[in-house]
Amino acid sequence: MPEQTHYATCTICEATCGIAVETSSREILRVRGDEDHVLSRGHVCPKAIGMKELQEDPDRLRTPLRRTASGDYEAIGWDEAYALVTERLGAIREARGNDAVALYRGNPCIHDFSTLLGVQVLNRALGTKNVFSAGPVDTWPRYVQSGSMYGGPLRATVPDVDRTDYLLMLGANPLVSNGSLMTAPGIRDRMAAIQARGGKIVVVDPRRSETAARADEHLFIEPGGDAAFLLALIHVVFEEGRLDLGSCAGLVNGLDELEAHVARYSPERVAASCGIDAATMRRIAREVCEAPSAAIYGRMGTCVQRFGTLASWAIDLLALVTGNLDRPGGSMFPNPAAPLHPLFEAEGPVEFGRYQSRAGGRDEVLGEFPLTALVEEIETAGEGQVRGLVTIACNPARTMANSARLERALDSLEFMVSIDYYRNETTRYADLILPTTAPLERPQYDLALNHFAVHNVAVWSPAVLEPEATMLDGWTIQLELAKRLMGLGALANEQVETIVLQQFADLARGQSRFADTLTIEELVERSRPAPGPVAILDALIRLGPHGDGFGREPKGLTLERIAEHPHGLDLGALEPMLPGHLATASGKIEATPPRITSDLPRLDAWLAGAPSNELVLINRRDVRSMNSWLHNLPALAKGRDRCVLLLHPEDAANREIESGDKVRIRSNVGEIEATAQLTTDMKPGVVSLPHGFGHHGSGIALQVAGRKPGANVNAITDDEAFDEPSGASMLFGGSVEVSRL
Ligand SMILES: Nc1nc2c(c(=O)[nH]1)N[C@H]1C(S)=C(S)[C@@H](COP(=O)(O)OP(=O)(O)OC[C@H]3O[C@@H](n4cnc5c(=O)[nH]c(N)nc54)[C@H](O)[C@@H]3O)O[C@H]1N2
Ligand SMILES: Nc1nc2c(c(=O)[nH]1)N[C@H]1C(S)=C(S)[C@@H](COP(=O)(O)OP(=O)(O)OC[C@H]3O[C@@H](n4cnc5c(=O)[nH]c(N)nc54)[C@H](O)[C@@H]3O)O[C@H]1N2
Ligand code: SF4
Ligand SMILES: [Mo]
Repeated sequence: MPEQTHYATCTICEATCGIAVETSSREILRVRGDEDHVLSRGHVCPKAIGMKELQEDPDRLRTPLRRTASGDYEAIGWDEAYALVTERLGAIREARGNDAVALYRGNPCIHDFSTLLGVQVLNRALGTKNVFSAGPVDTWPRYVQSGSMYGGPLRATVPDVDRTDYLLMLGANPLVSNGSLMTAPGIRDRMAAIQARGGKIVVVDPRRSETAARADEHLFIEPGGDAAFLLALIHVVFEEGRLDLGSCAGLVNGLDELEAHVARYSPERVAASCGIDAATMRRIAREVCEAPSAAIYGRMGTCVQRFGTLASWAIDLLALVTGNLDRPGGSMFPNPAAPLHPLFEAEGPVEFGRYQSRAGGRDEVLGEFPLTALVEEIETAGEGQVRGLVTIACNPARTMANSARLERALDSLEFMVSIDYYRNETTRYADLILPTTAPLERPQYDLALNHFAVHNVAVWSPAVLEPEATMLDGWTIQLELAKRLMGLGALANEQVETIVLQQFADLARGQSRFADTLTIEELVERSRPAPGPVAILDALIRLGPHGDGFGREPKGLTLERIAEHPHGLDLGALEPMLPGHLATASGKIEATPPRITSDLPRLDAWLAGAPSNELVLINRRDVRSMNSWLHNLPALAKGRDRCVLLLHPEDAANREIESGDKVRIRSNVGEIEATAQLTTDMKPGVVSLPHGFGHHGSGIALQVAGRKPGANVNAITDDEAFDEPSGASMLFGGSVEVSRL
C-alpha cells in the first residue's frame, strides 16, 4: 500500500508529463500518469518508469569520484573535490588564461532548472570564450532563424496542434520522440483529434516513420531537400497570387526581396533534387493556403541536415505568406510565465558572429561556438589552447559528430571535470566526476521548455524524495565551483546568491512591464526568504507577463500561487503575440535576414549537382531511450536489439544483404557494424540508424548498457560537415557505403 502519492514532472524528455509517484517511505512503488495534469492529462510513455529506475540504479554515482594515477577510481568528499578543481583549473587559467578552460553543457541541463540556472553562474565565473553545448547538434538552425526573423532565439513558433486544421510536419517523429521544440504530451491523441475534426496531417520524411504511418499523407523526401521543397511551395503561393499575410500585414520587412528569391525555386526546378514531383508540391501549397488554418512544424530532420537554417526559415515563411503565422490553429508563439528572452537579448536583438574561435575562426552563435571548434581548440597548440574542460550533463563522446576525434582530444587534456551521475563514454576521460541529485530528489519547473509549449501552463513540482546524504543539486555544485574559481570562497553562499539574484533580476527587469516602478533593491528585499535558484525563478515569474510585479498586479502570479496547483496551472490557449513579441531592431518580422539568404547560393549549387548513387545515412530515435543515457535502466533496455540499420530492399539486393545480416557502414571518417533490417519504409538510397548507442570500451561503468552496446553512429558522422549560417552539424544526410560482413 502506498503511504503517499506525490505529483511530479517527468524530466526525461521535452513533453514534461505530469506523473504520480507512489511511495512508501523511500521506496518508489509505482510511477503513473497524472490524470489531472494540466498539460499531459494522464499521458506517459514507457520511459516514465525511468524516473524510478534512475533513482535505484546502482551504477548511478552518489559521491564525487576521482581517477587515480593507476586509472582506478576512488570516492572522495565534496570539499576535497572542490579543492582539486580549484587547484587544477586554477593552474591552467593562471598559466594560459581563461580561454584555456572550456565549458560544455548537454541536453539534461534544460530539464533541471537548478542546473540550468547554475550553468549561467559557472559560465560567468569561468569567463571563457570556449563555451559549447549540445545546441549545434540539435536546435541551432531554429534558434538562428528565430533570432534573425524575430529578434530572439527563444521567440520560436510552435504548431498550434490543438486547433489546427492542417499540420505539415517535416523531419520530426513525435510519436516516438514525444515532441521537441513542441512540448505537447500525448501527441498521438492530439494528432488523432486533428483528424477527428476533419483536419489533415502531412508528414515529410525520408522514412515512413511511426508518425508518418498515422498521417493522412506521407511524402518521401530526399535528405536535405526540405528548404528547396518549402521554397517551392512559397513560390506557388506568390505565383498564383495567393499571398495572404493575415494579421501580420504591415509587420513584415523584405517581402519583395523574398518574392524575388523564391521566384527561382519553382516546383519543376527542385522536384528531382527533393524527390517529390512538382504537381504534388503545387497541390500541397494550395492545400496549405485553402485550409481554414495550417501549422508547419519541423524538427531534427530539418535542423541537423545540410540546409538546417534555410529549412527552418522556410517553415516559418510558409506560415507567414499563407496568413498562418501568429493565428490560432497556425504557427504561434508561446507566452511562458518565466521568459528567458533577456538572457539572449541583454544587448538588444540577438546578433551572431560577434567574435570568432581562435583556431578555426568559427563564428560565435548565442555565446558559443560550433562543436568542431572544441576539438580544434584542444588540438591546436598556441596561446589560449584549451587544456581544461568542464562538462555538465553531456556525453559528446557519443552525441557529437566524429566522436573518435573528440575522444582523442579529451584524452589529451590536462584536467577534466564532469558534473554527471554516470561514468560513461565521456566522463571516463574526466579526472573528477561530480554527481548531482537524481530527478526525483529535486523540485522542477520547466523554465526552458515552457517556451515551446503548445498550451501556456506553469507547473511547480516539489521534490519527491529527500536527497541522499551525499548528494547535492546542480546549482549548489556550480555555485561552489564558481565561488572558488573567482576567489570568493570565503563569502557565504547567501551573499553570492544575492548578487546572482540581482543580476538575473536586472536582466529580467529590462523586459518587464514593471520596469519603471520596481527597483532592484525592492526586488531583492521582497524576494523569497533565501536567495538561490527558487528565488530567481520566483523573481522571473513575478516580473514576467503573468506576474504580480511584487504586488503591483495583485492577481498576478508568484511561484507560491503556482505551487498551490499540484497538477499545474492553466494559463490558457496560445494567443496572438505580435507585434509586441517582436524584438528585432526594426520592430518588424525580418523575412529575408542576410545571414540566412546568403546561404541560398549553397542551395543552388546543391540543386545543380548531379544526383549521387551513394547511400545516405539518417538517424532515428527509439521510444525506450533518451539520447545516449537511458540504456542502463533494466526496464528500458530489455527486449529486441533496437540499434539496427533500416534499408530498402532494393538497396539491400544490390549489396546482397538480407534482414538479420551483419553489415559494415563506412563513411569518410570511420566505420561501424550493425544488423540490417530490410523495409520499404525507407526511401530507396537512404538508410537509418538510431543515435546514442555504442556503450563499449574501457572505463565505462554501465553494466546494463554494456550488455547490449549497439553501434555508435557518431563514429561515422563528419564533424566538418555543417549548416553554414548556424554552424550546426550535418548529422543527417552524409554519404555511406554499406556492405555485408
Ligand atoms: N524516445 C526518445 N525520445 C526523445 C529522444 C530520444 O533519444 N529518445 N531525444 C529527445 C531529443 S534531445 C530531441 S532533440 C527530440 C528529437 O525529436 P524528433 O526530431 O521528433 O526526432 P527524430 O527521431 O530525430 O526525428 C527526426 C526525423 O527526421 C527524419 N529525417 C532525417 N533527415 C531528414 C531530412 O533531411 N528531411 C526530413 N524532412 N526528414 C528527415 C528522420 O527520418 C526522423 O524521422 O527527441 C526527444 N525525445
Ligand atoms: N548522430 C546523432 N547525434 C546526435 C543526435 C542525433 O539525432 N544523431 N541528437 C542530438 C541531440 S538532439 C541532442 S539533445 C544531443 C544530446 O547530447 P548530450 O547532451 O551530449 O547527450 P545525452 O545523451 O543527453 O547525455 C546526457 C548526459 O547527462 C547525464 N545526465 C543525465 N541527467 C543528468 C542530470 O540531471 N544532471 C547531470 N549533471 N547529468 C545528467 C547523463 O549521465 C549523460 O552523461 O545529442 C545529439 N547528437
Ligand atoms: S513522454 Fe515519456 S519521457 Fe517524455 S516526459 Fe512524458 S513520460 Fe517522460
Ligand atoms: Mo535534442
